[in-house]
Amino acid sequence: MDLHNEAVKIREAAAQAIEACRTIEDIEAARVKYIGRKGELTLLLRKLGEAPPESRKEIGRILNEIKDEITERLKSRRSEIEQAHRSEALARETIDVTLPGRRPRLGKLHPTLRVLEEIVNVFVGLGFKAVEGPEIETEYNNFDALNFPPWHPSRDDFDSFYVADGFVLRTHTSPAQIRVMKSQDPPVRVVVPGRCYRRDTPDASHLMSFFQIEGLYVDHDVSLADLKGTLAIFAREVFGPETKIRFRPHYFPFTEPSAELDISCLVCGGRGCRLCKNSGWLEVLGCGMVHPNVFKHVGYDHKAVTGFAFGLGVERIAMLKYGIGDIRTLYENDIKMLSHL
Ligand code: 2NL
Repeated sequence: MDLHNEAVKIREAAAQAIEACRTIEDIEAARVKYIGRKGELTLLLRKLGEAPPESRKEIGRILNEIKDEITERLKSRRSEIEQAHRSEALARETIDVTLPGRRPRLGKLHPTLRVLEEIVNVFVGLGFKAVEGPEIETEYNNFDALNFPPWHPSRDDFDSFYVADGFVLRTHTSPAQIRVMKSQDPPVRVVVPGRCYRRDTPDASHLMSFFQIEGLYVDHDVSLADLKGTLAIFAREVFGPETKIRFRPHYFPFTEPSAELDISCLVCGGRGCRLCKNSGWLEVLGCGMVHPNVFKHVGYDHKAVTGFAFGLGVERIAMLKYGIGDIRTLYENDIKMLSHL
């Protein structure tokens, strides 16, 4: 078979093979097969010397034309494939900007913290300063300075967590106020939120850890009227403008006189219902006039200054406000606590 015939066959075969290419790798393989260093057409070109001299020039011209043609076909098929890849990628990566977005799940404050901040802010608005203290306290700051007698039952190992000799996990935030009074002269007007610990067996209204907010106001001539007025504002701000209040006599070692503050029932408004056990009232906090012995312990002149103090359980108030019947629900780590408000 002469070179010319072979070249024409290679030309047809290459044209078909290139047309059949689907990938850039196919194109490269076809290039190697036909016009590569050992390609079919390259080998023919090398044989040109064997052709009769009179037709060598003509055949050479034809072979080179065919090589140019194959090169051109490879090039145009390659750009077809590249273009196809590009359109495919464009179609695949198209973003439908009209699709509705996915809303991120926004967290909310836990009810306990929400109520804590709300209450602290009410007192900050009345001129109280928010301060904090350590959770591990001296037995002295937690009990002695607050006029607890040595035999008081809450000092018992079975009622408080002792962490070392003379140190206890605070059972209330009062010791933080003791620290404030020891560190500065009156006037003192502070509100102290924080975690407290008592050795209780968990039930619907008790946990061994809970949050408390206490407030303390000490100055010349602070009276029971100041206590009543301040707590009346607190009750209206936190429970609503229609809320009625009453004070019931009580006993605390660290205040004298002492009282508990009740608010009119949030559910029935005072007519009587299941929540208020038909009394019409809900107990919200304890309060009183600071006991002179407390002033003596912190080095204040108990004849010159007076003060009022109060303490409330944050979870208890959150339960009342949000109708939560069991304090343990607040600590079950259920996501509903962060999304239902
Ligand atoms: C309650 C009662 C109360 C206080 C806390 C207090 C603090 C100092 C001096 C005097 Cl430094 N009193 N705090 C006073 C009365 C009641 O808490 O049942 N809380 C849940």
